[in-house]
Amino acid sequence: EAASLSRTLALIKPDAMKANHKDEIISKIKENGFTIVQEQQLLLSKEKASMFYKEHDGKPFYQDLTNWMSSAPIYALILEKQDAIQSWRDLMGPTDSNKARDTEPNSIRALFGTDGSQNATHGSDSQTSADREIALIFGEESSVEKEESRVVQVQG
Ligand code: DGI
Repeated sequence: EAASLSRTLALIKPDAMKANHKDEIISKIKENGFTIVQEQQLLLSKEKASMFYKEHDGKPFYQDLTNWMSSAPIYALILEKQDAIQSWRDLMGPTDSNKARDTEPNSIRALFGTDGSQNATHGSDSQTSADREIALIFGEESSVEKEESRVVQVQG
């Protein structure tokens, strides 16, 4: 039912983009019942990539991660479904693509990811992260639109 729909942010990362896996990944998204609310190809600035991954600031992989994420185009999607955040993370599989190939061989990261740092896709890990990441990638106005559509739904 409409009231339990939620939204998450998905990114198709540079490795999957360069290997031409974007369309296959989007097919899997649709096959698994997600609605694509908005989508856009973009090139992140280093500053935006650093903001996006700020929870990892100070970790040994932070600079490589944010350099890589700003090195080539990515494809961003707002996905909507019941329990969208967990559902998309389940479909992606484990963070490390090599581990994913051992444990979840049909997952997106197993099929299309490279290794433990370049892993084909991103998915928000909580509703708070999803709201923050959607605003960062698609702009604050996308959050406003979401609020307006909620009001319309409630009023019928
Ligand atoms: O939410 P996830 O993307 O599954 O994982 P995360 O938020 O813990 O980490 C963000 C990204 O950073 C992840 O997709 C790949 C990379 N990463 C995470 N842990 C490591 C890592 N990269 C390296 N090189 N080493 C790590 O331990």
